[in-house]
Amino acid sequence: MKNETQNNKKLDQLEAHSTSNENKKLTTNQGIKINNNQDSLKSGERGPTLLEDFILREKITHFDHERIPERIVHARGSGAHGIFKLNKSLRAYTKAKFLSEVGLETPVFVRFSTVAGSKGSTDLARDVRGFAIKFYTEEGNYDLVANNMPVFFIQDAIKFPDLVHAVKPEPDNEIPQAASAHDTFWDFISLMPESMHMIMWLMSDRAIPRSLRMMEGFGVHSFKFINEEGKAHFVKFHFKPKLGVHSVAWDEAQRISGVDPDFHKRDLWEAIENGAYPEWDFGVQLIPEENEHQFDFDLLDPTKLVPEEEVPVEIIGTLTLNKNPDNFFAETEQVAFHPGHLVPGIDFSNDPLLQGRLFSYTDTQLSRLGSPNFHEIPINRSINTVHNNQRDGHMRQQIAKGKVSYEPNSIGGGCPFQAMMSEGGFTSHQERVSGEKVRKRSQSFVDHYSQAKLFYNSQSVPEQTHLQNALVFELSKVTIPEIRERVVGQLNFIDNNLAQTVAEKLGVTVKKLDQPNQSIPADANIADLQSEEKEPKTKISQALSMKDTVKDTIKSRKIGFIISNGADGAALTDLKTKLENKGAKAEIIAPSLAPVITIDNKPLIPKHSLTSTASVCFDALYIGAGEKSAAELMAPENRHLTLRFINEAYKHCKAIYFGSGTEELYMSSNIAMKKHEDPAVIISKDGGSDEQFITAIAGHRVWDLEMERNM
Ligand code: HDE
Repeated sequence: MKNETQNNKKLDQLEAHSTSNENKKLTTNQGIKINNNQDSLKSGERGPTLLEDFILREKITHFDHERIPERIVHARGSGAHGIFKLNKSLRAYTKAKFLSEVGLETPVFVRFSTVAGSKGSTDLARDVRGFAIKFYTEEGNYDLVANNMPVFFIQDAIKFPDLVHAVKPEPDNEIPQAASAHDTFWDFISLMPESMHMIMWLMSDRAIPRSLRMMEGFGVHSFKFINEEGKAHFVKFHFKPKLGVHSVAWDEAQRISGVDPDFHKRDLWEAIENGAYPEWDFGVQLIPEENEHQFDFDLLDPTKLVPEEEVPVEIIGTLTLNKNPDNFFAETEQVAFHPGHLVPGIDFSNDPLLQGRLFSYTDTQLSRLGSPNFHEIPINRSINTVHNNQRDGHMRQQIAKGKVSYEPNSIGGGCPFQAMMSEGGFTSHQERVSGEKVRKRSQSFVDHYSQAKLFYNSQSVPEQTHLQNALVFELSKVTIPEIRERVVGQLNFIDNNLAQTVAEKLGVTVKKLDQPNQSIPADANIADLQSEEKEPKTKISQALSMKDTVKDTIKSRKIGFIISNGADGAALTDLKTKLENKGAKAEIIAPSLAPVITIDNKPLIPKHSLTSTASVCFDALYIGAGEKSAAELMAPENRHLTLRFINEAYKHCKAIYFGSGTEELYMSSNIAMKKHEDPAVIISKDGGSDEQFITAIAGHRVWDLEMERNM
């Protein structure tokens, strides 16, 4: 085990459940050594198989039952182990120990996911990403079941099945997979004004991250911190990636889905294997309970965020992922999260979406994992020992000794005892609650557009353009014109220019909507969902744009070196060393996988051939120096493939570096037509340097030049 994973009590616990087949004999599940695993038991060499072949029966039976139901949402996931280290105590706000003792390291398991697609779908679907964290604290498991977007589609849990049914493949033909671009989703959205803020996020580039390591995480709901004195603060949770928040282009995302549907999974796995451990700052927004009503929205409304300009995010610790799972099924698939897994010092708010989630997560594990004993699956076990009178059920692992399985008891000496608060016993926050029993939405939730405006107005011009294009793409797949029109009508409540731009490309007109359009019976006892025409208090929030994200590191970026025989090996090695010293990875791409012989006669082994990968799998390209190499890349059999690499990378706004002697390649590419300054096209002959290339890679993409690059 690597150093970074030592002193991790959860990994030690898992180790006790791990097995290795090294130097072992093959056995049945009953431990009987197997002599022949090639042939079943037959009556004569060519005769029928015998029922008594218990070895065959056991093997096939087990195989027949190897699958469990995939998650109804968030089916496709990638997991990793890590550590949360507290750098700043929150003792004044919460009695949770893992948030109080500075320097304390808490083991975690994190599972990232897409939402709509099946387990076998693609990573680069336009979608929300799950960001679920299980903190194995000394006081028991705490789960923060978060997303990479800070708001949600709906305000009340009762709408969740409708939302999910609408976005999942349509029930008659099971089309489309892992996509929201279809009639039923947009039909639902067009009738749900409360979704419009989330739709802005979903149509933004946040929905197509470059990497799981380059996305933010948000707890979404307001939760509560409770301190030793019983005082409550509302809290919003944030994870900010140290590498910055970066995305790919939509055209690129679609191509990645074909070239490498496991792009995010592989990226996370490789980064951890290479020791480039993903890291996030963990931060909180704290709001004293008495300030609950100081905002121009309701803190309990999950379609609203708290602008960082109004309540700054305090960074309190670091989340680091430093170990890949040993077994995908045992860990990533069987891990069971639940927003109701709390430790003392953290509590729920009355957010009606959160309240519904508290029921759903245990319930779903029962059908997914098949038993109320899912907490005994190694990945789900608390590192604090479990003692209670719950017994039996399918697949029980623990052997509870003694006669007593009830409380109070005298036979068992009264054990296990209830814990006093001073001993860490959990008590719910004593909030005063009273009210009539009503099926009703609070009037304070009836503002559906102001934060959608805030988000849209906070985007840079390229980000707004991407968002418009995403809407056009999605709505172009909608076959029912009335739905398109209704969505455009909703957009018009956010920004007239946005609505007009989208409408024009869809060939519809912007009509004023009589919203809401929710088929609500006239006598339904709910608040009028007509949203007020309201301007947000905060007009622009820098934190909502990715424009000014971290752009000073190339750590873990993947650079493709396109070369052929005759490449300048010295220049190549020099650049490779510089890049790798800064934490990037350089991989050689050549016409074939045969060794490339450099100008100084040294063999280099390519990792990829021009046909086995594509530019979309790399952050930047270096077209290796050397006239002979360039000439080979321009030979009829390679020319088209080489130029496709260059032109695509250019179109996707990436850094491209032309080594000396590659002028003809440059002139044959689309870049030769550029008529503007472009800091991310570096040409050695014109004095371009390795350092310029490194700066351009760190900048991620020249989104500002996208229009020029695609002219
Ligand atoms: Fe979930 N959600 N959700 N959700 N959710 C599930 O639980 C549900 C919501 C989130 O990697 C399910 O174990 C309801 C918001 C993540 O295993 C299920 C409602 C947020 C994951 C479920 C919501 C999330 C889930 C499916 C509305 C962001 C993946 C499998 C009331 C804060 C966890 C499972 C993992 C998974 C229900 C809304 C995040 C069915 C009813 C809001 C990251 O229980």
